[in-house]
Amino acid sequence: MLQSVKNFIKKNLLPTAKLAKKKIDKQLFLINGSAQLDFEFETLPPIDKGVSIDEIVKGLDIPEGLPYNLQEKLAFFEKNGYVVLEQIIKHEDLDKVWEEIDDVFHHNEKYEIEAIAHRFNNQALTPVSKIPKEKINGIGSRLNDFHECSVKTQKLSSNPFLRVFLEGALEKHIAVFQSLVFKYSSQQAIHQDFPWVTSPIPSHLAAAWIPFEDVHPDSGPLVYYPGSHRMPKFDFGKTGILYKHGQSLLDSEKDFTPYLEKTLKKHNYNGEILLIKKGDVLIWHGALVHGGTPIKDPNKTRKSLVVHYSSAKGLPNHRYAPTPKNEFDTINNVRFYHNNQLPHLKNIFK
Ligand SMILES: O=C(O)CCC(=O)C(=O)O
Ligand SMILES: [Fe+2]
Repeated sequence: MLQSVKNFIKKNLLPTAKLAKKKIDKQLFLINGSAQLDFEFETLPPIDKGVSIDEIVKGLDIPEGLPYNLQEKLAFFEKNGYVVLEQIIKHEDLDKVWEEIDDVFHHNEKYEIEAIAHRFNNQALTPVSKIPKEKINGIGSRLNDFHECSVKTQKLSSNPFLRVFLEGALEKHIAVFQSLVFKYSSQQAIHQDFPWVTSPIPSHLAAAWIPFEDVHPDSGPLVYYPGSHRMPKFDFGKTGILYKHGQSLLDSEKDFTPYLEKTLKKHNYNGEILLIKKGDVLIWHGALVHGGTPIKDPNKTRKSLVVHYSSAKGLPNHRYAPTPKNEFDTINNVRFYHNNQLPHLKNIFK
């Protein structure tokens, strides 16, 4: 009798259970039994697919003098969706880049570099020469894709100690998607980047937050929610987990932010405030919830560069107006696509 029950289970139930498990793994990507991602499983970076970290690291070119334990940092990132790489950038490299940025802010009349300034030109990208001085230098302004103008910024954002980590987090051969320079906190509501920063492989996305100065607690530091890269994603309606202007049925401010707040609470994800030092870099997963906290002291700057990366496979061309052959420069093994729309701004700072 017992044997026949066992046979019945083996013949009829086990195959179904195996099938069901396989299906869930592929569609929901359960890892450690609880976490859930809903990018297409096949497209996930190896680390998010559950490939072992030793295996991932084996395939990478480790730069000499790497000042941190790559395996440990990748394991932390896999679990928490962020990591801080301490003192990987020389202060003088940061100072040289900020010198260029400072010239743009203070002599904006000389430059065609594009920026968004608070309550100016309907928040549209505008050449800095056309933005009033107090607006471009004020809270709420940001320079877009400054790296395209500045070789030093390309070198900074392809720093080998940063590059090797990003390759472990995405895959070997990475490409810069876009960059933003902030002088003050963005004070941006909490969000995830992947619905907006989209490439043909949306799961291939990570960002580096690179401060030019020690972060002061009153400057409106970044807030991020460890582990939130695995929480259930928001459905924008019609366009799924990605936001498409004019097509998505639901709205970022009205629907997405409240959804994140509610879901973070429900799953007990608590925010941490980023108080890192000049020379450190924070890396976040494309699905980690983060935002800019309110500025407590308006005299406190929070000078930083945010760079979004994809893999070379995930981002096969510049996101704006691809060039006919999708030309790119490779700097420190990182791909920088040529911009067909603003070619006159390429490397104006050598
Ligand atoms: O630095 C900040 O305040 C937020 C930046 C950010 O969220 C982003 O660039 O994706
Ligand atoms: Fe963001």
